[in-house]
Amino acid sequence: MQGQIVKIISDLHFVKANDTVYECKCRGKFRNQKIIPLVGDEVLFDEKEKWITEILPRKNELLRPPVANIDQGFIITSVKHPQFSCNLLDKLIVLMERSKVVPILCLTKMDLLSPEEQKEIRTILKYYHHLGYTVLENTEIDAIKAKFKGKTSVFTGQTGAGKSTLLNRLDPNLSLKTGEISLALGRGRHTTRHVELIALFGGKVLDTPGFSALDFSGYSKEEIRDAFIEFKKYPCKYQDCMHLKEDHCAVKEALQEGKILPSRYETYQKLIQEVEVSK
Ligand SMILES: Nc1nc2c(ncn2[C@@H]2O[C@H](COP(=O)(O)OP(=O)(O)OP(=O)(O)O)[C@@H](O)[C@H]2O)c(=O)[nH]1
Ligand SMILES: [Mg+2]
Ligand SMILES: [Zn+2]
Repeated sequence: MQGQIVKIISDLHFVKANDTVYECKCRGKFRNQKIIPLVGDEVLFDEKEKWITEILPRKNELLRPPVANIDQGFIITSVKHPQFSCNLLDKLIVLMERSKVVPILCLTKMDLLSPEEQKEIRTILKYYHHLGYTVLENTEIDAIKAKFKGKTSVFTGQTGAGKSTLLNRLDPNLSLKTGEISLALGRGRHTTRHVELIALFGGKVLDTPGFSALDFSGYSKEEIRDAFIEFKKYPCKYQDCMHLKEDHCAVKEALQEGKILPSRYETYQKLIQEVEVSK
């Protein structure tokens, strides 16, 4: 039988097929082959023995959060509690771009800011909008719902950013557990503990736990560079320019001229350093 993994809790894999969920275990053979089943995986399984026998080829995968076969990723970005961070936003975009997952930027907690602060954040986000990314706020319920149809979406972002809250707002029947942010951060705890795939508005969505650290050590420098999509707009003298120490670099010129958001370039430099240190 073929089905899709909708949740994994330790060695129990919840596989959904024809609206029934089967609690399956995995054969040792995957472990030996170093293939770890992910939520979102299409699998073949033996419904009597409750064994997963095969993981079908993946369209793509993300490692943080660990999910497979994803079309788009809602980057749930809180503007306060936890604090807004361009650096974190850029890192999440890099993760998505590398895995060919379409990023959708979604701001939360704008209600906690003064009108001036709101304006400041919206101005920053205009830059991302001009790059071609969809930018939404968690109050734009209809626009968010419209994005779901026919797509598998993952919700990702810091603990306490409001991922589960937004999903509950989209469909109150979900009743996902949400957390008090001060408590969550104080105890270093995540309210959502497991990745879970849910059918919603003609599509599928994955709620995921927040994270405390992101790891880019497995990336090549070129992968990081190519994830900053605006760099491609500026033709450099050297075709394989890394836009760091090279002379006559069109990207660095664009930065000087204010055409590239400085915080984007700073994140880029930091990520390259991270990768170099890990090599
Ligand atoms: N003021 C305000 N509070 C919000 C908003 N969205 C979420 N919250 C609050 O933020 C807290 C954390 O929300 P959650 O939905 O649990 O956050 P999460 O991203 O799912 O967190 P994890 O599951 O731990 O990764 C809750 O107390 C929510 O009520 C918002 O737009 N405005
Ligand atoms: Mg949650
Ligand atoms: Zn360059």
